[in-house]
Amino acid sequence: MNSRRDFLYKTGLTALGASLVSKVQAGIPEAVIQTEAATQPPVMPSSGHPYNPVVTLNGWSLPARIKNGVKEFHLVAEPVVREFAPGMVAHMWGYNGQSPGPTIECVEGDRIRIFVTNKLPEHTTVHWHGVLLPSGMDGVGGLSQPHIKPGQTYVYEFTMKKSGTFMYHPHADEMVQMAMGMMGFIVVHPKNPDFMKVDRDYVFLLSAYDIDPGSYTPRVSEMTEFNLWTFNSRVFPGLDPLVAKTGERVRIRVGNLTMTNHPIHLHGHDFEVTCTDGGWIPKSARWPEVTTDVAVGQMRAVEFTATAGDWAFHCHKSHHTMNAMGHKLPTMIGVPQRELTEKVRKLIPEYMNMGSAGMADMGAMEMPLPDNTLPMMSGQGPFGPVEMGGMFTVLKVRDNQKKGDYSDPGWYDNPAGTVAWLYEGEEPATVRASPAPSTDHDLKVRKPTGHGGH
Ligand SMILES: [Cu+2]
Repeated sequence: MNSRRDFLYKTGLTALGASLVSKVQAGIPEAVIQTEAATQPPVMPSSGHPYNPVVTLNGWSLPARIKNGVKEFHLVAEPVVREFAPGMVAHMWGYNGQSPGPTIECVEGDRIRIFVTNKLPEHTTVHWHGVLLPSGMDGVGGLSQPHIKPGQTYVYEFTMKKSGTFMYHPHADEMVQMAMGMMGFIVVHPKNPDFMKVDRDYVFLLSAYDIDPGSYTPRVSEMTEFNLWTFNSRVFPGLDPLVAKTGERVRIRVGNLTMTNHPIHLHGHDFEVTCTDGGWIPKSARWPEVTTDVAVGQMRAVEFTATAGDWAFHCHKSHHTMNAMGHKLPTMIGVPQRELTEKVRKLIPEYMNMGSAGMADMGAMEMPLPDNTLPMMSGQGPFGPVEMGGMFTVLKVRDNQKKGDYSDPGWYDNPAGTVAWLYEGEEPATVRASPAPSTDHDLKVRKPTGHGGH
């Protein structure tokens, strides 16, 4: 459990003198900044209505302060540096030190006031995707409000009418600002803590970027050809595992702010979609799935009962579980490349031929990479290279994981006799199916002659 005090301590804000804090308390709440890309423990509500907080995968929740019964938050739109995985950082725009921005958590019925300070070089706004609110609070620049100019702070204030899962993002120079990483999650907990109760509640956003190997800033004019497919602006093997105890009820809320759909797939379990950004789905309207497609601008929350093991959890588009290197490689399966490689190496010493027999070798290769990029497929598992990247992580379920413990339990210790094994006996002779009996008959073609029959 992490109290607000612990949180402030962790982020180094106790350095603020008491007098400064009290002065700040009078006006805008202090803007809490997060500098780490690791998953932060849930922020337990220190005051107000009780709720079971969410855990943002490789992210964090923004602490609130309560002033005269209103829950106040301070978002700062600003340039940030985000580590996608060890070995690669991106220069992005985000909120409060990170992209995506912090998760905003509150309770159904809460009056909330969000101060938004713009420290970007251009104007912005914040749209509260899915939240039912007055038209003038909807954050569409030019339509519902003037743009927030650099250096200005705007205040949004509304009442959270219903519980559920929503998102926030700019509605100003949207293509650029979202391509630069500006987005975040909003979770409104039910007023009744027993409604839709789960033991663990994970959230993250799907986002995509185009960052050339060796460069740092996303190409903001890209519309379709993205090369980094992320869970919360993080890619495998930089993503933390999702952790649970055997038998626990787990919810994962996934919001899609990329420009394409993502079929999100979980191994070893079946789940039900229990919530969309439009609200909770009644029990009678749910069906079992192992993959749910999260379309552009949608949120899907899935729920399941955790089964012990290490289970892959990923986007089912296979090029979305790859990192930047190698997206534009020609297919070389079956092509002998040795002579060609020798010739090219005379010109480009670091040239590598890839994939005469497929690309699986890429997972094990230690090849020199350009600065600031990641291997196309990487990560080491207990049995060898995992050969993944991008939108891939592992759900780790353990019998002895403690309630509320989100630390990585290491690799699963499979019970004896439950791991696929190598067959070392004799190979049987190949038996070919006998060919279909040939019948010597004429092929008669009847040409259509009209529509007389119907
Ligand atoms: Cu995908």
